[in-house]
Amino acid sequence: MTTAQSEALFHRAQQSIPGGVNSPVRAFRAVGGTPRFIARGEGSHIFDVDGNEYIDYVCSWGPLLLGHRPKPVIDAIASVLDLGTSFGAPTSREVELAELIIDAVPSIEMVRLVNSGTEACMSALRLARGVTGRELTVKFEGCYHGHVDSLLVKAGSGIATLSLPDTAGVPRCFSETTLALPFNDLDRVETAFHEHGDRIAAVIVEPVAGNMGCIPPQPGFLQGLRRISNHYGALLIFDEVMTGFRLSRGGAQALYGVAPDITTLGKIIGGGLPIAAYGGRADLMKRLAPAGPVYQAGTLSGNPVAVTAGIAMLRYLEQHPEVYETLDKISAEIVAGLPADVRVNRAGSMFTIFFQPGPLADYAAARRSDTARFGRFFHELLNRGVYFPPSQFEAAFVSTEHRPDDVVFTRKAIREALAAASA
Ligand code: KE4
Repeated sequence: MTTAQSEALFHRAQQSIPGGVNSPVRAFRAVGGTPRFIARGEGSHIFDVDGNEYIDYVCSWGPLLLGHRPKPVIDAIASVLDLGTSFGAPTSREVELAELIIDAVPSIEMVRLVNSGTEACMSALRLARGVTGRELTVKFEGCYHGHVDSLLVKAGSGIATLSLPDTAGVPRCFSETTLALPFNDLDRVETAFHEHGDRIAAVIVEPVAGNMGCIPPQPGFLQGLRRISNHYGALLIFDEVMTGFRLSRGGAQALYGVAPDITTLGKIIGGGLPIAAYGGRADLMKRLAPAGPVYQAGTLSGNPVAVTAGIAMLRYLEQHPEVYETLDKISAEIVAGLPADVRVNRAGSMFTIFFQPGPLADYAAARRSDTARFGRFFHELLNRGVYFPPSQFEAAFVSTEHRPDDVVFTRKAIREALAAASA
């Protein structure tokens, strides 16, 4: 497999773009080697600039539930290109997408469209603070909600202490508005609320974590967050940027039967174009400008071309509810029967193969994985034409376009790569 073109492009890119990429995980730093520069995608496959073909399990980090270039989305985009690309004024299609989201996610009565998951999470937190008049946030270690200043934190040393910055550039006064707790640990949530309850505006959580690898909630965890938030008058925010419309049309909240106050969405709702959203109870959302005092804005929010892609995506899912059973079967087949020295965590069409025997229910446990062996595994797979996420702490995604021959090919490659990585 030659990677000469990717290597040359990566060298060139590093002269003009920090790290040569527009998002750090793409640089392969966690696994080493040269990131593949992708020329095109088709169905479940991507093709790099050297002509190498891969079965794609990154799927643009989640948006491509229907694979690359799904006909309904591509046709919809093509049909609007001669109408204009952006107006900075309301359009009927934004209303249509809002109504599709509200129809699919029962806890959402009103929704605001934005351009990224980061923006959705940042804005949801500001709304929660504005509505409650409180300043603190509870988040969970290993959960990622975009590069929101106050959420790029690591847990403080004490059992309920305020957090420390986890990146350069975030002032202590920002990180100290956040409590970072272990995922799946309700006792720690109770303690934090016992200490700070009247100052906590919101709890924000990935209802099924995907950003420390895939880690589902343990029984009762989400229900406990709902109970505790209610008791102390804090808002519960489900960050469903990854799980929304992936785990079901109603997201993880529909599967687990827990209704948050605010939900953030992204990825799939844009059909591969930059659309995200946050929504919730109407009484909360009406506190947003221009209806209310909490300001949030965006030049390209509800962009008509991106919204058109999102409408096509959500309409397809509305008309084909069977896709979720199909997706579940595909991902189950791919990871069935792996050896006991690796641990598979799976939730529907997202999964992670952890390089440890497990079980694992939080970030501290996930970090005990053998990341060096994961790196070798990743490259053994890549050299066999299977493109997994380039980090142990990410989730792999399947699409409706991952066909039976992709599954057979991938299962064989995984077994060979596991053996080679163990040598
Ligand atoms: P964006 O700002 O990247 O659109 O969304 C941030 C975000 C928020 N919430 C959740 C649950 C997310 O998974 C994300 C972004 N996910 C990562 C993948 N782990 C995006 C990949 C990247 O950063 O390049």
